[in-house]
Amino acid sequence: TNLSLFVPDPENVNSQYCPAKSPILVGPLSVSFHNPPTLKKVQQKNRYVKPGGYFSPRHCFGRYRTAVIIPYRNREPHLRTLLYYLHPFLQRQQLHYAVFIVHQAGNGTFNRAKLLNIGVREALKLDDWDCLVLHDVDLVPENDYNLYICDEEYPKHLASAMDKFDYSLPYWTYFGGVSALTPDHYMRINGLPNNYWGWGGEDDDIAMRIRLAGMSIARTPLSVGRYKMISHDRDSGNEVNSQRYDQLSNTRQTWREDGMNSLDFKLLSRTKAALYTNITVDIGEPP
Ligand code: UDH
Ligand code: NGS
Repeated sequence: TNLSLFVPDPENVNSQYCPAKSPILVGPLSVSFHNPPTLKKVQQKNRYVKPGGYFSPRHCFGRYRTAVIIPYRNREPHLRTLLYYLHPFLQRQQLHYAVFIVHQAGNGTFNRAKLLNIGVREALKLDDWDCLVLHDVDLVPENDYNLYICDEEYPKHLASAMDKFDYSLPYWTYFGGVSALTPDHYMRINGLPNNYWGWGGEDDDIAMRIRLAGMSIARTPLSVGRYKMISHDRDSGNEVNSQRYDQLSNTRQTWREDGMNSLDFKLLSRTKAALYTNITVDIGEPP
């Protein structure tokens, strides 16, 4: 959207853009994971969220259009907890947004990056998003100054300070957890790799793609990019990917052929739940 050409209608407050900085942010948040709320409770607390998990501010025109995309399987209590905190968080940021769950069907090996590629492809069919936020289900933001909008220039790492890393970065190129790319950034790196099956390395591959495409990583300051992780055991079906180091050493050769331009999957269903759009897919098995 080109704001310099925007003509407001003085008669209609709904036609005026929301302020560049939302006046209703609260800053540091306290989050607790003791009793995961029911979906019904989350719904009751978020009555302006529309089916499919869509929201637009009511009294102004949202400046930014953000799709939150969550790779998902078998983490019901985490999902409820995340939605409980995330919906109010995004509404206070006065975003036009929607939440997409990309659900891997079956018990095969999990593939986080491929699910995210699918989420991006499907989300872009539904709206003209300015920003794609790639979001693990078990990370809850602890400060709403951490805006879920994109940096125009570079892909942005939002989860810069996670509690499990003592609120600092584990290493400089870390790009895991939560990140924000414009559709343009996403296509410039040919999306994410489709061939990292199981745990680990895919986030480092993304960081490398960003580099190889001539970009850098932008990052939320550590004081604001704070997240609490809902602790959990390793999931069955997401065992450590023993090929990840080999794969990473080949990214330079593979990234242009493996990604959005080679994405292949079966869409099993796309449904609007009360608090999110559910995209269930068959992504196949590792070769
Ligand atoms: N995910 C699922 N279901 C799965 C596996 C992964 O939904 O079965 C998604 C979910 O969004 C999750 C993300 O993929 O947040 C990343 O996977 P992860 O949470 O397993 O990765 P993480 O590095 O944990 O957080 C790895 C296991 C650590 C075990 C430590 C035991 N104390
Ligand atoms: C690196 C992994 C990343 C992972 C990060 C943090 O070693 O995928 O640790 O892991 N890279 C490789 O394995 C090549 S964590 O502490 O969250 O389990 O995100």
